[in-house]
Amino acid sequence: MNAQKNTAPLDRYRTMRRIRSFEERVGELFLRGESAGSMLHLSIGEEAVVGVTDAMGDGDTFTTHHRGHGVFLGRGADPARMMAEIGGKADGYCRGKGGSMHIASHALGHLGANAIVGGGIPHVVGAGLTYRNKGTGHVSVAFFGDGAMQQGILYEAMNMAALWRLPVIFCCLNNQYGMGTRIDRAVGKLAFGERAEAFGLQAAHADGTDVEEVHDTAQSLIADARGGKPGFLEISSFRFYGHARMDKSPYRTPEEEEEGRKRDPVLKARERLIESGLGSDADMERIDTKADDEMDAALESAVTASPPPLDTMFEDVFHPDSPAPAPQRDRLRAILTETP
Ligand SMILES: Cc1ncc(C[n+]2csc(CCOP(=O)(O)OP(=O)(O)O)c2C)c(N)n1
Ligand SMILES: [Mg+2]
Repeated sequence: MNAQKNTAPLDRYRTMRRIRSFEERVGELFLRGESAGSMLHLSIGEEAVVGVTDAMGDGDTFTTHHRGHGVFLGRGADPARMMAEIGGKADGYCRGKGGSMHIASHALGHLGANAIVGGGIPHVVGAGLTYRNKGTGHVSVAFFGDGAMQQGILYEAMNMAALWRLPVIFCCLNNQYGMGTRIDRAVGKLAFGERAEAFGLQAAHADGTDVEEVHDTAQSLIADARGGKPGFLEISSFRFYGHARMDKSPYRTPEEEEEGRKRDPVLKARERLIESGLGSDADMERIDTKADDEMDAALESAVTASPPPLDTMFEDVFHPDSPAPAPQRDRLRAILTETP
């Protein structure tokens, strides 16, 4: 029992450190011109979400917003396959056709990232309804940003979850910004939890610099959700960098960024582990080096991997019973039959 308690914080540190390292390298993939999409959103500063992903169980499902790499890694994603996906390569989770903002894996319970703000929220209500009706005991968690708190779909979903007592958690990753707009310029009332309570949900807040606080809070909410008491969890953090990889945050002062980056969940977890004697400096160095090596390898394998063959362009994109639209299909046929 004790051994389990002692290793879990170290495991969470390891996962957070792997996320940090992944995000740094995927940012490099983008700058090297090797990423398939035109946008890339890094979750650096938001790694304490591992407190939630660690509190979820086998078979539980989730959806993410456009900044969901950390969540997926927290649920056991293979970083090489993620990097390949973001690089548009055939080895990726969606054969390179989803990219960062539409990555999914049913095997790992990832019901899909979604580029539409709030777009992934209703899916967990559908999943939760299935779990309740079939009595599977599973939970589905929607991860989204503070921007989605202003989307109507969230409130339709909250109402249904509360009304039908679904095993669902709404998890708001409040990083203080929606693109270039600071939250206090976008929201009249910042007490998000009170909104959730108004719909009949159980609400909680956790400090996003403290992965153990996030974990304890999430564990209790998820246990209640499994019993038919859906919940809302807000995790406060600071978005360390721009909205997307190319955004240099001209709307923030250097002082604000410097202060904000002091709210570092990875550093805080590291210091705590050392202070409490759960790991030595050397242990931490080993974890850090291993994470960096793993992500260096993921980056290089994504760069050298092959893209999907051109003639599979429409596979996995359109339902087999509804063929690709004629103009695109004919253009592809012309390209494939062209002799150079
Ligand atoms: C419905 C909709 N409106 C606007 C956009 C453009 N957009 C993309 S990300 C974003 C900000 C989202 O902020 P937040 O939800 O806080 O997530 P964060 O980027 O901070 O993680 C906006 C407005 C969109 N993708 N979808
Ligand atoms: Mg935000």
